[in-house]
Amino acid sequence: MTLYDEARGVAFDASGRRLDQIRLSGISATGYHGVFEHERRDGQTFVADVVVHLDTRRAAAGDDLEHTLHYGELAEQVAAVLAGDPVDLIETVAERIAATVLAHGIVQAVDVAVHKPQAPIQVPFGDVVVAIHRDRSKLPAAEPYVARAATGASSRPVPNPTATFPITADSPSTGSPAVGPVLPGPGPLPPSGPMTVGPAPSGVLAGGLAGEPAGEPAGGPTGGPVGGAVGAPRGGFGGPDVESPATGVAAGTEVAAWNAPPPPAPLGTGPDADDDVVEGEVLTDALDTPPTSPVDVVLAIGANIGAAQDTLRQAVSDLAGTPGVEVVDVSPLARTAPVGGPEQPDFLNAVVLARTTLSPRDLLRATQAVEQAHGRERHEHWGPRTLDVDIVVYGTVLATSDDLELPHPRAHERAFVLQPWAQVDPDAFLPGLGGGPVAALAATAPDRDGVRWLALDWLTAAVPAANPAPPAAPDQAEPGAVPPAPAP
Ligand code: PH2
Ligand code: MG
Ligand code: MG
Repeated sequence: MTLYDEARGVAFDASGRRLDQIRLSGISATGYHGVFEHERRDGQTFVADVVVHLDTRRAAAGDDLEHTLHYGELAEQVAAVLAGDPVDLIETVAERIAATVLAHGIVQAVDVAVHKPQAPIQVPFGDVVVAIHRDRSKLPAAEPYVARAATGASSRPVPNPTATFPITADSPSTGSPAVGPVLPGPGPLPPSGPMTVGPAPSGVLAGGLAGEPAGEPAGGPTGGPVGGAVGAPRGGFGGPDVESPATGVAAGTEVAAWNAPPPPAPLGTGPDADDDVVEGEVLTDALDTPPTSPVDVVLAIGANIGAAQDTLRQAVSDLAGTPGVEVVDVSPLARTAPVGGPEQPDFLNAVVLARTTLSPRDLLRATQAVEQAHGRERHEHWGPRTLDVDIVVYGTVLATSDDLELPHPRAHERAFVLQPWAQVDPDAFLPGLGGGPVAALAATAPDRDGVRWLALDWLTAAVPAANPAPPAAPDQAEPGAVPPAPAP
């Protein structure tokens, strides 16, 4: 969660550090928004001001545009929303701009003001403005703008039809309330032009590039110090996981402070809190650094194809058998309605508490190996799978890189993870943006009603198949099947 001091228009990251800003004001375009027919017909001038809250240190340190937001592209995207699909309300226009800006993974929060200086108001007036602030915990109630394919499909010209940028395929179910106008689906996007913006939406941005000074002890309740390294870019990733928040587009690498972040500074003390950049610090790839002492991790496992319960049991024992991974506890098994993706069978989900001496990336490889061992093929985004093993948290590490995001960017809003987790660790706390007490998050997660039951003894007893197989011959029927129990 970012903190926001509204009076001063200043936002703070999850570690209480004041965020930097890119401000763009007076972006204007002719748009066709409004409730009156003449507004839709004739159009008028709309003006937007945007303040982007982000951490610009990494871009500055490397003098590298890759690690910030290109203000020229930003301006074009904002203008494209102003000139884009007509809606009734400037509230909707503002929301759409906010969603569009937050679709860049590097952005932590955004302020948007939309002005309509020629609004049909029948008394003398200077301007009318809708101003909003959105971040990753108060998500925009609209989808990001997606440029139509350059087929002339758009009813109005957009300033730069090649200024496309990715939208997550999963965005309809990422938890942003679907109260906003539903923009046309992305459809076939035109090939990326030079103005195409790289980073795709990614949930959580780390608590700052610079971490604690190297060697300073970590104070996290769940994670030990991990070599004292701090985040840095990592080059040469393989293809992104189909489930990664990026949809085939490399997201920017943002790696957070390794160690437990300091508690958020109270508002008002924040402005100086970002002066803690360690001079001359060596940037190394923290995600590849093994911890100096074992780190508590939480893994989520799920399956909805085949003998899901057997697969999950096997996955637990595979994880337990992985060198450098010690399984500490396993949650009850939940039967859950699928969230997102195509129509598919219910899942069985559970959470594994473990302790590891592996680096985050080695742990990721280990989880992928377990998936592979169960014939996991990566086809469809959020589609059915024989086995999914996700790293939910690695100690208190906050990190965003092309191949791994910590905590898992959607964990805070997934009851199929949060409920089993809260069962096995009632006091668990999810760090990072959108985080909080797991039990509380579980109680309010949008898919909470989809958690159908929890089986306590699933490692030893059979539970009814989440995905009932065709009727088996009597001698093959699963013994000891238990009836569904209500979710607590
Ligand atoms: N995993 C997904 C997408 N949707 N829904 C449920 N209920 N359980 C899952 O594990 C799950 C899902 C992508 O990994
Ligand atoms: Mg996964
Ligand atoms: Mg998953």
